[in-house]
Amino acid sequence: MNFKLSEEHEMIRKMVRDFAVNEVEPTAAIRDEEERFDMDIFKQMADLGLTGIPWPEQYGGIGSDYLAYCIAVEELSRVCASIGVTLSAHTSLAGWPVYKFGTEEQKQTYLKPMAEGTKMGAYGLTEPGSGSDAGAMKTTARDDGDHFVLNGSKIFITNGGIADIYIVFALTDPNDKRSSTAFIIEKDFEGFSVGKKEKKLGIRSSPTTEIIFDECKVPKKNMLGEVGQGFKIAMMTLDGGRNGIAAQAVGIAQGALDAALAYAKDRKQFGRPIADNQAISFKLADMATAIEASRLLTYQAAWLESEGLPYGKESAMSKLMAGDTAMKVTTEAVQIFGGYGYTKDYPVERYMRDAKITQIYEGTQEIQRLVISRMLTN
Ligand code: COS
Repeated sequence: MNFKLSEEHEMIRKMVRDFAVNEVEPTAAIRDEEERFDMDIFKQMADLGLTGIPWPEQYGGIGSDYLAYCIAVEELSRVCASIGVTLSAHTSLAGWPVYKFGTEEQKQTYLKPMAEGTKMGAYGLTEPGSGSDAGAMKTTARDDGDHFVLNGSKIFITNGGIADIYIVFALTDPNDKRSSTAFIIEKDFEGFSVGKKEKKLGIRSSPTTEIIFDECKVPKKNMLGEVGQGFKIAMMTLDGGRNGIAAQAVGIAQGALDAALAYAKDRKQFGRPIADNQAISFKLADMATAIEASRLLTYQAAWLESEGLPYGKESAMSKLMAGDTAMKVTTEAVQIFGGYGYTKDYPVERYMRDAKITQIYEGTQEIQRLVISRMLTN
């Protein structure tokens, strides 16, 4: 066993950290306040190769692995969880299914521009009546000669409205949930539109929208995988996606700890830094320990995937652990800052708001427990 990161991983961490601190952090608070996504940041990420970290060079990527990708999501989320999830949804949820299930033509047409960052990707599974019960989807895809015609809507779409390519799931037989099929949708397809943009507690500079299919014409060559394979593609995609969210949660928690640590060493009460009080220093110790455990689980799941080994259970575990850690650590960080932590003069209230979603999206913590327990008992 070797816990030391490779030179390549260290190099990617340093590059992303420099970029995050210099280009992302300075505007993180104002973008959060204004609920504004900045496409220039995504373009800069593309220039650095971050939009295609795990994909081979022939598909526009940099030919690295899932661990390097998780490190990038972690470092971005350490300063701005919104930019972290932009990359996570783009890579794990949109790029991955095309890489795994796409034809060569689909990879060239869709994965390559996504990897190069000239196009952004998104994923649509959730519907108003189908959240944790992902199999209860109602969106339909009617066979119409050389096209499918999609009708329905998907909600809570990360990168909604800013993405060019959407991986979505629909039933080819409305009465048979086993007919769920995956499709690659371009934003300009007839009958596709972007609906309501959500106003959210956290990750406010990452747009979350509804997407609507109204007699949306999708060429047959845009079906991803086989008819009826959609649910499995959706579930397998989430297996890796969850690890991206774990990386985001680790980054949020680390950002909050860094801020709390600096503050606790600087802030004096009763004539000494508050970090000299055991009540504070033990909090810091617990925060650092939980983050380290979460990071190890996250890196392990990413390593397993990179090695081609099973990783679904470990990925669910990493999100469960890291999501709870992010919530706990950010709440403690606000506590350490006291009244100042409750204001927007410091970043910890943003970290706390951003952390909450990591316990909800890409499967709630309750769904992670369901996935893990089924794998233990089956
Ligand atoms: N990989 C491959 N196949 C999988 C799979 C996975 N991770 N998970 C399930 N499947 C397969 C099963 O093997 C089963 O196949 P067969 O019918 O051939 O036996 C099929 O899919 C149905 O599986 P299952 O019976 O477990 O489905 P359930 O309806 O019980 O749902 C959960 C399973 C709850 C795990 C699923 O609905 C889920 O993950 N829900 C959360 C959705 C989510 O994360 N949403 C967030 C969206 S992104 S913001």
